[in-house]
Amino acid sequence: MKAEQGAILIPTYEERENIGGLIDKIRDISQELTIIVIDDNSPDNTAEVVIQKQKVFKNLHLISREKKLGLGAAYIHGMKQAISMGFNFIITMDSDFSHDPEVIPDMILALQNSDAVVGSRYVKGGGIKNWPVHRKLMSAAANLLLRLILKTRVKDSTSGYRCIRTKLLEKINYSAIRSQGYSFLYEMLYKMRQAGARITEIPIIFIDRKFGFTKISKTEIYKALLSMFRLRF
Ligand SMILES: Nc1nc2c(ncn2[C@@H]2O[C@H](COP(=O)(O)OP(=O)(O)OP(=O)(O)O)[C@@H](O)[C@H]2O)c(=O)[nH]1
Ligand SMILES: [Mg+2]
Repeated sequence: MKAEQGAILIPTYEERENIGGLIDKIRDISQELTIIVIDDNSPDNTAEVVIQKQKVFKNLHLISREKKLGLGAAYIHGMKQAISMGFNFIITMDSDFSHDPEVIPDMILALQNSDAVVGSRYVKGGGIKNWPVHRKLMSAAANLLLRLILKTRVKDSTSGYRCIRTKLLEKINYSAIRSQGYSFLYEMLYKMRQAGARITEIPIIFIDRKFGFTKISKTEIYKALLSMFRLRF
């Protein structure tokens, strides 16, 4: 039987210090998986690093967008591309080493019995390294609220580290999602549940970024709260 083909989608905005090393690390783990970087014309010229890596590695694609258009829109762009290229599944991950590529083989394994796999900080064996207490509390509280209100039956609804079958993507109207950042992530999950998807969580240790800065603004957190109620009521 032909092995399933997957693409890793990595959105970047000003990640010059991270993206090259991340591509190297992913390639140490797998030469087969295609990598699609979605860059929003980063002023630090992140794209240039990817172009240099394309000379070394095959199956590495770069989508360049004209300006910062948000994390959700970047994912939508990458998903459309992966579907049009005929991949069986996608993996989404942050470009700042918060999502350890070592987990990728476990994710693909878990996908054998599911439609989507979520890398979760809140299941046994999962956790967060180097976050200040207030951020841990915010994230835990947000996820508790999301579970109660959206009934996604997932402990980590805001984790961006996921593996999803493209068949499932085609079933949900993902490209209609207008919210960005954290809200995009749980709106996807909500839609997947509504479509009857089998979703598995596997533990991840989320590591705070060492280089670069946060791209998701504080207002995103309040917007995210509002869109949770919009979805539910
Ligand atoms: N293409 C694109 N990528 C984005 C955009 N906003 C965020 N990203 C990327 O999305 C991923 C997650 O953003 P982060 O800034 O790391 O968000 P975060 O993990 O909540 O914040 P930190 O803990 O500070 O890292 C990173 O790879 C970013 O480079 C955007 O508007 N466009
Ligand atoms: Mg980050």
